[in-house]
Amino acid sequence: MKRILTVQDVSCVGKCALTVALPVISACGVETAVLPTALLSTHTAFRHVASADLSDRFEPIAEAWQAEGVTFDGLYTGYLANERQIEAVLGIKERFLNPGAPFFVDPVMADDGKLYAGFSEGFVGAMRRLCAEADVTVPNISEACLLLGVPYTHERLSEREIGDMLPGLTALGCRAAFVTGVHFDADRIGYLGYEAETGGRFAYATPRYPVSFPGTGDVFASAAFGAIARGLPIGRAMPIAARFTYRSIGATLSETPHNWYGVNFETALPELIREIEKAEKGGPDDA
Ligand code: PXL
Repeated sequence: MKRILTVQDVSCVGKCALTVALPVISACGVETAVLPTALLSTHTAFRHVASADLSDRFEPIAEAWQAEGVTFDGLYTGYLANERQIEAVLGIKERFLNPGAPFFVDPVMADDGKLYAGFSEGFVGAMRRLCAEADVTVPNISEACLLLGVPYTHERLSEREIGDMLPGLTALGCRAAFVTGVHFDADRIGYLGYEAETGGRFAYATPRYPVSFPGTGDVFASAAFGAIARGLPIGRAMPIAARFTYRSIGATLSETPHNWYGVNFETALPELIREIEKAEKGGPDDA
């Protein structure tokens, strides 16, 4: 069985980061090792948050792994707490990631044009360096603007405008970039992607619910990485992850009253696995 490492926070309540990545990637049939970046009582959309930064634990953990001869068949980073952690992740990649294994970076740092609390321009610069090493990066529109150093104007950039940004993102150094949260029209939301080596373009959308929930970026990224770690090419993995996210939101809304703090991805896991297995057998995409 493949063993991957994911580096993100533990938000004890609230369904995001590791409490999404662990169950989703494990359900994909991939052993999921974790390096927690911070421990929070809930994610930051709650009003009362008790948090502890775990940066100081990185090096002792890495040294113990090194002594044990641990290696990983994939690396996926999400919410990192500070620049120091970004630099540490670059070292962890060098020390523990098996040659040729996928490195997937979700540059979690902003939404609606605003950097998350506690992040600075220095953090953005460090995130650029992390993305430069990635095989795949999946910024939302706010994060794509920050990575490119262009002003954020609004969320509803056209397909043409986002398509024009993609080669700039891969020019940072990553092999492929997918911008998420793209409004294709009033009723559809999805992603646009670009692979530098082949010049291949990707576009995919699902119907859009008129609500947004915290953690959906993590649901998408975790499923995409789970499918990639299983060996699917990005062109097959990404649409499966988009449908998983869409179904997770649908499952949340079909419950009354429904959560405001996260999506019911648990209900959508069986269909995710069915789709991955079907793709592995060479079946057509369900789009
Ligand atoms: O979903 C990204 C994320 C991860 N971790 C924490 C967050 C967020 C988004 O707000 O607050 C702690």
